[in-house]
Amino acid sequence: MKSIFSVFQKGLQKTATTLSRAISGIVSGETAWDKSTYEKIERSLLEADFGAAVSSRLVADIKERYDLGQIKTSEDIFQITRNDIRTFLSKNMKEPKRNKDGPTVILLVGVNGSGKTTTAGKLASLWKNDGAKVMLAACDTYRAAAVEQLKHWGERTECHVVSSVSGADPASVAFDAVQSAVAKKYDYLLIDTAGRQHTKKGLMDELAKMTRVIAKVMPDAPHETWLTLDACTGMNALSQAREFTQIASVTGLILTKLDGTGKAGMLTAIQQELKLPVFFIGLGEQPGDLQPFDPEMYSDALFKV
Ligand SMILES: Nc1nc2c(ncn2[C@@H]2O[C@H](COP(=O)(O)OP(=O)(O)O)[C@@H](O)[C@H]2O)c(=O)[nH]1
Ligand SMILES: [Mg+2]
Repeated sequence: MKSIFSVFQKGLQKTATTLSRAISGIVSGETAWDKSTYEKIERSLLEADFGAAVSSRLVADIKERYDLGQIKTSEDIFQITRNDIRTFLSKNMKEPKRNKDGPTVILLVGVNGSGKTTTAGKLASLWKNDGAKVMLAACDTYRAAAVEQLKHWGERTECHVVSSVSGADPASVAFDAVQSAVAKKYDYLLIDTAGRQHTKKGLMDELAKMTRVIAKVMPDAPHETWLTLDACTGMNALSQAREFTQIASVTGLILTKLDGTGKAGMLTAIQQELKLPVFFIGLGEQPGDLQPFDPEMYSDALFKV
């Protein structure tokens, strides 16, 4: 069986290779490090989308240790960066909420194409493999293809999918699903939603209605509202995240498609900005490529020595 670390390594390979080439290139050409060395290191970190605040803090740490005579190679830089990032990300870690008295209801929100449906399917697969009873609800009722896509994941993972006809009210599908998940004693209910509406207000109203209707069946649900963000959109993901945190009460993030980008540092930048926990990350197309986020594996995979 593949180790989980190898999934992180493979998924983050693009960014790891870019960083490793850039930073060893900079350091190997220098006899002594000076202002321009640090500027170049900072630029490489910015290019991997670690963001201005994190990048400048990392470089300050590197400079301080160089001045103290503690470091002199690119491996040393990697070691420092890896530890700093791990420490920083670990501070914002949290366990997803679990409902002890019935199904844990999770609402997945995010723009079209950010990976909601795929993530719902992969989470179902992950939890099903752990022995949990998982139900899926197809509440992106605007596109028939979206319902079909979720049904396909349902077949693949052998999880029940609650759906209705195309064009049905998403809140009524959610209502039926919560009732059924409670009655049939499911462990998890994952609710897939639509990413786009004619207006931001339309989406806001729809999500608010869905939440209201869900709470009629289970007053403390949804227990979690997770925002999926496509890592390949780089820093645009940050502005999307800001918009969504205004629309819905987002309790955590899922960063998808980290395998498709050389800018996987964006995870760190987003966490620095939003202070929301990253619960899962998407590192590829296979079900096993969605993994619980682990700061140590993430930083080890990005800065391997
Ligand atoms: N490589 C890769 N592709 C992904 C990942 N997550 C989602 N995708 C792909 O992104 C596309 C859009 O995903 P989808 O779940 O339909 O997005 P939705 O519109 O938010 O429901 C699909 O082709 C997925 O296979 C990931 O972690 N890695
Ligand atoms: Mg979808």
